[in-house]
Amino acid sequence: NNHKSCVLWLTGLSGAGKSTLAIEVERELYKYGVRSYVLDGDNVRHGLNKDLGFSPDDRKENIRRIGEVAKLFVDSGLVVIASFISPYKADRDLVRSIYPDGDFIEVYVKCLIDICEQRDPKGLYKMARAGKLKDFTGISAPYEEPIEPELVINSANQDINSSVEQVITYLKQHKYI
Ligand code: GGZ
Repeated sequence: NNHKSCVLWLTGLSGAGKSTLAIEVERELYKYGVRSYVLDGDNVRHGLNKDLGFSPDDRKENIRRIGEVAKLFVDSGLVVIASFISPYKADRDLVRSIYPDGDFIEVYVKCLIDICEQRDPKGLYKMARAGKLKDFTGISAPYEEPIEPELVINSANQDINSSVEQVITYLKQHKYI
């Protein structure tokens, strides 16, 4: 289909709703005949990046490799949806810098940590609070908010359909699809 390939880079806390949004945006793009691919912890941290943990250096390398892989997929014509906490601004900016202008779309999936912690689908916040999980983002490791993201999705204040709609509207308005 007639689209401009790009990477939608979803950043935000654990439990903010990045993965759900990624999957639902992929589903919606499919309806438009746009081929996309979701990169997330499940398909990257168990394979390509299984040598990496959650120290600042490991996260930096995690994000760098993902940025490079996503770029290959973008070159192949896909819309890539990358769903990673990517807590460090410098790491996200480094990824942005390897893309031509406009190909990197930073999407801040914004959600108060209290709400992420209430959701706690995997019990990770609980473990982090108990000191059983070190370097946990938002508890014992930082999350640096994006300063000028292309899009902010307030996932706690609206339903998933509205969030998907917000992303699709952005892509239409900027002539990606
Ligand atoms: C943050 C962690 C940690 C620590 C395991 N800190 O909500 P999840 O479970 O399913 O997604 C989180 C995922 C984060 O991996 P990323 O590759 O996105 O992180 S980063 O971009 O910062 O490199 C979480 C789980 O892994 N997880 N330990 N200490 N999240």
